[in-house]
This record gives sequence, C-alpha cells and structure tokens, in this order.
Amino acid sequence: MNKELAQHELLAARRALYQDMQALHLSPLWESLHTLVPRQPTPDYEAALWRYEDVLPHLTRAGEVISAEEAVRRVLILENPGLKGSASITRSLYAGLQLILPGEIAPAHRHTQSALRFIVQGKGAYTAVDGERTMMQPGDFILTPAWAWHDHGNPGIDGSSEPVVWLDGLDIPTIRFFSSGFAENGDSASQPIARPEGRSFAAYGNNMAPVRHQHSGASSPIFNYPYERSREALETLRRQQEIDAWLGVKLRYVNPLNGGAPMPTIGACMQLLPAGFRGLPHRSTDGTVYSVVEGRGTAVIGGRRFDFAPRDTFVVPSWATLALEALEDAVLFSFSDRPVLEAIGQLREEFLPE
Ligand code: GTQ
Repeated sequence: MNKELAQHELLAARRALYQDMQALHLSPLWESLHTLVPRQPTPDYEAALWRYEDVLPHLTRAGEVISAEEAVRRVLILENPGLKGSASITRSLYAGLQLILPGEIAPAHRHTQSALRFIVQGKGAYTAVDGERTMMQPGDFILTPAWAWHDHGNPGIDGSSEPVVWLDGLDIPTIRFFSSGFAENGDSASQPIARPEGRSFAAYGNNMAPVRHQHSGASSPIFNYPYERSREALETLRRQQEIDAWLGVKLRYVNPLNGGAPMPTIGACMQLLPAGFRGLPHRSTDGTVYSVVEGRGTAVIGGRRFDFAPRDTFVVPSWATLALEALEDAVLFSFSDRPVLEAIGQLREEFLPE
C-alpha cells in the first residue's frame, strides 16, 4: 500500500471514529486542543463604543412606550456586537442604560447578581439598598451588592424633576456561568426605610468604621461613592503631577474594611487624563467597560480608534491594547471582573513601551 493511500485510510478511519462516538457524547481533544488552550487570550467579543447621542433618542422613546413599573427595569442593554443574543458586554459582564422618569418607581427586588449604577445624566432620583436611600448625582458610583433589596425612584428635588439615566453594570453572565442565580420580588414597590440617608457613608466613608456592630458581608458597606470626592482626589493628584504615562491619574474604588474591590465580582476605577494626554498602550486580562464622565478624546483599542465624548460607553476586550488620548481634561469611570481574575490567579497585565 502506498503512503498516500495509507494516510487517506487513516483519515477516513478517524472520521468514522468521530462519527461513531458522537451518540455517546464523546469528541476528540486533539482536533481542538489549540483553541481550547490558546497561547494567549482570544476573546470572542469585540471593542465597541456606544455614543450617548445615538442611544438617548431610543431611551427617550422607550420612556414613551413602557413605564418603569411595567418594565420593572427600563433598560437598553449594551450588547457586545460579537456576543449577539447573550445580553453581555464582555464574557463575564452585563451593561445597560437605565431611564427613570419623574414620579416613577422601579419596584423592589433582590437577586444574587451584584450590580453597580454609574450615574450618567440627571438629578433627583434615589436608589434604596437594604433599607437606606441615597440620592444620586451624575458621576456617583453606587453599589447594589448580591442579595440586597433595591428599588429606584425619581421624586425630584425641591419641586423640580428631570429624567435620570444611569449605566447599570452587573455580573449577570458570571452568575449564569455558575448557574447560581436566585431572585425574588419585594412585597411593596418601595422597600420600607430602615435607616436615615447618609448613614452608611458617615459610618464607613471617612477612613473610620464603627467599633461595634461591624458590617459583615462580601461587599463594601459604602454604597454611594460620591463623584465630588473622587473628582477632588483626582484633581489634587493631578496638580501634584502624579501622572502615569499609561493611565494618567487613576484610582480604584475600595471596600474600606479590607482594601479590596467594592464587590466580589466587580472592580471599578476612576481616572483623569489631562488635556493633551497621549497615553502609552497597555493591556490586561480583565475586559473593561468605560463610561466617559467629562471631556473628549480617543481610545485606541487594538489599533482601532474610538473617539469618545461625555456619557459615551466603550468596552475594551481582554488582552486588547488600550492607549488613551485626551483632547481636553477627561474623566473616565471603568469597571471589570478584575477581583475574580485576581482571586483565581488569572490577572495579567502589560504596560508597553509604545
Ligand atoms: O436595577 O435591579 O440593568 O435587576 C438589569 C437587571 C438592572 C436592577 C439591570 C437588574 C437591574
């Protein structure tokens, strides 16, 4: 038998083997080993940017066709173009823009998914978390830890009210991956108020913590990190020339009780890029979602240029290089699954020379 024929027969025998094994739900590792264990991350989702001016008209129309009460959460999901049908912005995270109109209530519920709200536009709305309300201002970073009761409302302030929009970030795909999701609805639309507004921040938000009755739980006891404070911190460091060539001035939000991430599955940061900043490229294994608070600039993601303006959202995939440029002073909020990657020894990052 010549060699070619032998090879031909061997391939046919393999195909027959694959075919015959199928019914037993067996498949050959050697045909897929290289994709199962790639040399470096090969994310199946893409870099993308949602311009707020493109999204807002649709969100406004959503406000005309469905109430917050009927929708439960009136949210437009920012779905990664590479993950159609998955309601995911990265493999592990979900993001959406939520609208609440004056007078509306998004009813109380709780779930094992952890959530953050990053306020994008408008004043006069509150979120209540486990019996404590907090009024939300643009740029505030708000937590809804896993299994905490939460409802949102927009009563306005001082007799005036306006639509309020925020970016929701949740670990929905992570919880789906683990099939560990539970949820339940509250008995009433708004949960009863158990503590006065500002209690959590007074108790935990000033580098101090109560001596007795310490908060227990996997998430930060602070559930509103106000923009005013984050912005001021960044501005002071900028004036002191603490500018990193890759990141500008970048701070991470911490759980004050342990210095770790605010929630077990989601980490978040705020950074300032001074006008004219041209950052060097860096990459990391935590696919990251950015929300632009102030300023215009460009995110160069894997060589593709995405121009950004205030209130835009963009996503940087795992291991894609990111270089940030600012035309004017820019402030960016970001969140990712970094605490999960750190916990399982999977966080890698690289700061490249150019
Ligand atoms: O506000 O509780 O965007 O449960 C998706 C699921 C928001 C919320 C979302 C949710 C919420």
